Amino acid sequence: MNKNYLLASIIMLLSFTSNGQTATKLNFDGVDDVIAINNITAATFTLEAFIKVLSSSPGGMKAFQGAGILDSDVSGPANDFIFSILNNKLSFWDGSSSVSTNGKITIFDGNWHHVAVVREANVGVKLYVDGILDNKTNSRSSTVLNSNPKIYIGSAFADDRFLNVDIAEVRIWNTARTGNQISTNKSNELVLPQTGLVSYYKFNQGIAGGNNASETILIDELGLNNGTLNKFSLTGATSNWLSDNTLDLNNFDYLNSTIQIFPNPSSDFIQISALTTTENYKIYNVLGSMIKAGSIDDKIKINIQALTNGLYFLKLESVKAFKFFKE
Ligand SMILES: [Ca+2]
Ligand SMILES: [Ca+2]
Repeated sequence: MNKNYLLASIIMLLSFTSNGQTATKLNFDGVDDVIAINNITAATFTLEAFIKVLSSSPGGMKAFQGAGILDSDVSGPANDFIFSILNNKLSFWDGSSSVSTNGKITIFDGNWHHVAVVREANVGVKLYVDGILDNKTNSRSSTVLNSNPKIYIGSAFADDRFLNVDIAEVRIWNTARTGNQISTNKSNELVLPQTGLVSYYKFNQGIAGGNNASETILIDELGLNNGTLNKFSLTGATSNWLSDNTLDLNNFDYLNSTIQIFPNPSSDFIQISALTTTENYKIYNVLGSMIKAGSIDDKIKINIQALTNGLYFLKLESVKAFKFFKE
C-alpha cells in the first residue's frame, strides 16, 4: 500500500467513525446495563417490545424470578408488575392479584421477536409473541400497578437480574391493544399520533457502533417520558447503540494475519491468500452496508469491476475483517 492510499484509508476510516449511520437498536450487556423511565401506566395497559434475546434466561415459576424486559417490581407484596424472560419464555407478574402469567413460546432462539403483554383491568393478562396469543390468565384486578414510580428497561432491577438483549423498539399504551392491533403493527414503526400511546421509544439514535458517550438519554417520540441510560459502555460492539447491518470497526486484524487480500489496490479482481477451507465472505462499503457476498477459497477470484472506486471492507467468517481499495 503506498502512502496516498494509506492516507486515504485513514481519512476514510475517520470519516466512517464520525459520520457513520444512525443506530437502530441498543445492546444490553446482561451485566449491569439498564434504562429507567417513569411508570405512567394506568390500570389497563399494553407493553410491547421488539427484542433479540442473546443469553439464556433465569428459570423459575414466577415472572419476578426472571430477567426483566420492563420491570416495575418492588420487594415484597405490592401493587407492582414485571414483564420478564423466564425459562427463555415470556412471563408477567401482576402484584395486585399475585398471579404470574407464563408463556409457552421460546424467545431465546437467535431470532428477533415482537413481544407484548396486555393487562386489562377486571379482565386478565394476555401474552403475545410475534402477534400470536402465547398464553393468558384471568388474573382480575383493577388496581393501578404503580407501587414503583419507575419502570426499568432490560433488568429485574430490584434483584440484579439483567437481560443480555438487543432492543429495537418499546411501546407503552394505556389501552388494551387487541391481538389484531398487535399483529398488524408487530414489524413496522408506528405513525404518530396513536390513541392510547403514552411512551414510544424507537432506539434510532446514536452512531451505530461508534463513540456514543453523550448519547445517554433514550428518546420518547412523544416527548413525555425520556429514559436514562445507566452503566452502558457506549462504545464498541456491545453495550452500545448499534445497527444490524453495521460492520464493527474494532474487528480488524489484517496486519498480523497470514491471510491477506491481493492485489490491493485492485481494479478488477481480488483473491485471498492462505485460506485452508472454503469460507463465506461479505463485502461492505464505508457506510457499513453489505454490497456483495459469496463463498471463497484460496483459488477463487472475487470480481470487483462493478464496484465504484474507494475503500471497502471484506469480512470472513473465521477471521476478522480486511479492507481493500477498488481503483
Ligand atoms: Ca429501532
Ligand atoms: Ca455495563
